[in-house]
Amino acid sequence: MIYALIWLLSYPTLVSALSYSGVSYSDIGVRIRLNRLLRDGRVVIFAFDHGLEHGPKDFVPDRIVATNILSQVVEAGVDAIMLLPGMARLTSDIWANRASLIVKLTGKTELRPESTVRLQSRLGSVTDAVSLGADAVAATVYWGSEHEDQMVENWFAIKEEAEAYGMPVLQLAYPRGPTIKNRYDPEIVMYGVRAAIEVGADLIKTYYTGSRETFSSVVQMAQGVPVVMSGGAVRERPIDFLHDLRDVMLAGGRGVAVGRNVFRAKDIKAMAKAVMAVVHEDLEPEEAVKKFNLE
Ligand code: FBP
Repeated sequence: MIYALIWLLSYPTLVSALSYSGVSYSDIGVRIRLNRLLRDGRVVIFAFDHGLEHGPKDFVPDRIVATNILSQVVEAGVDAIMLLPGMARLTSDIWANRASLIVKLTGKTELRPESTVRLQSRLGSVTDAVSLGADAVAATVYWGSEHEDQMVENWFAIKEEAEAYGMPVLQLAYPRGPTIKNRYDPEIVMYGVRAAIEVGADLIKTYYTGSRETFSSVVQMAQGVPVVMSGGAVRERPIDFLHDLRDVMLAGGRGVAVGRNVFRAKDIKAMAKAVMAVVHEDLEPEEAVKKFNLE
């Protein structure tokens, strides 16, 4: 009887302790940082790793000075910027305390020989990202690449370090390889997304599949892990890009990680604001174009 009484009195404490069992310190960190990134469940990430991935061709004629571009997108209010560690160090005055930082820890140049174009190198550590004040790290996996093994090994090394810090890992899940004829094929994109969740991605960036219907299958394939659209090559007109983005949002996507369609726009700040409005305010592309005077 007395034991039953003691058990009853300690029950609330037991219950609260039990509700935390199975949740590691790391889980809490990941959750807090993800919530910071996706404050309303959606996110606009300005991706700016092109200096390494594409080289100068993306920055002519007047887009060479990175701080000019970053100031404009930060002023437009983007939620996060994704940078390589070196650029994050050089530009902290611009983004610190104004936008979340995602440090991308893999990359490749276009100067590589053909045999390794579908491979990315490690460019830094999760410790570097923590030192820089990041809310997440990112890594690319080219699913289907002839170097898939090495990319997956890199992924797991990053994932393991990130676990130790409670740091979410964004995967750029890009299907690319000798057997892949069309990397935007919905089934191929779905495969990449599924692979990304199978290896523990906390957030996924992938290609737009060309329609709301197909992208909604991509989102479903992610089993609740947030999926954002990868910006891609510059569309002919801003409205074309905003239409794709609107479809992604209606399909259950959680936003976008965009680079060129913003930093090569005629008015960088206005385009970044339009992207924010489509993602966070459900603004129709036509209205966004009008509101921000985009041609
Ligand atoms: P964009 O919006 O410019 O496509 O940027 C997204 C991104 O994934 C970058 O993070 C990356 O550098 C680039 O695209 C990869 O481009 P590519 O498709 O040529 O490999």
